[in-house]
Amino acid sequence: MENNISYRNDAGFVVWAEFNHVVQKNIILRNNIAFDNLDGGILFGSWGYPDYTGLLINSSATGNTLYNNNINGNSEEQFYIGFINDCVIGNNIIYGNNNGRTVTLVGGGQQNLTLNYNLYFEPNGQPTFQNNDIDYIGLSDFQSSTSYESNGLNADPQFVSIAENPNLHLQSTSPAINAGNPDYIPDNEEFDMDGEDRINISPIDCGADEYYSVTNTDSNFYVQKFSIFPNPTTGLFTVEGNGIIKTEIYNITGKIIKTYNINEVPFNIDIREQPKGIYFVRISTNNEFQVKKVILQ
Ligand SMILES: [Ca+2]
Ligand SMILES: [Ca+2]
Repeated sequence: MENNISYRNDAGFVVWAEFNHVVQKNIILRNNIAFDNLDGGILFGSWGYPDYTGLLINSSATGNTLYNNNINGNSEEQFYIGFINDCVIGNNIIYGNNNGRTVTLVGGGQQNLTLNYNLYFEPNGQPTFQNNDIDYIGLSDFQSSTSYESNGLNADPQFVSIAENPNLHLQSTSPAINAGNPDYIPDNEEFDMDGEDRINISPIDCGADEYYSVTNTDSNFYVQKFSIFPNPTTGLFTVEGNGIIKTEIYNITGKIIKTYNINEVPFNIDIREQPKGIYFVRISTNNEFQVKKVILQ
């Protein structure tokens, strides 16, 4: 799961091993944004392996930005870490709101967890942690009492705006810039929240935004700026929006089947010759992109 935005839902992102005795593996959760959700921003693992739930193994949560989740206080924390083996949680920004804890590590749940290089912030006080049912107030208390977060940070990540409809890009002075794990190597197909290369200046930045001085950080990235109609389609459809310079059509396996370098809008796309099914339309402007799903029937 990557490059998603979850807001005003229950939980932001849930990577969960639901069924007792069942092991889930190889899940990657990266470069996502969760804000203003009612429940926690990320729930990762499960709560009662083996008898009540399953186990999550060989999985990771990296480069995600969490801001102001658990707004109803339904959850006990912003980030829930349950029963997991051989997992990596790093390079994330976890910005709370003092509703409950910042992070909970469920007692006895983690084996071989790498929890490091995350940036924590609570606007009215220190981040709080629970590990093995012991509470820690402040990152330094957590660092000195556990094996986790030796390179973690407690600092305001300096988002561009935290007003209503926040802009969760980093400002140029953000301590999240170059604060991630220096050994992190992005996949070829991995991008930050703007579709930019995941590493600008090494190391990687914490959170879903890699900072670039030339990015238009005014962009209200999660607003749906482009429309496609009709959808579902019989093969002819229209793309509309401002500032479009490129539109690419991908099939379900991720292969590009058509590219349009067209800047007059609206314009028409024709995939009538393609087999019926699901397609993805990636619409780019100079500084951002959105991907939309189209059903060809
Ligand atoms: Ca960087
Ligand atoms: Ca960026």
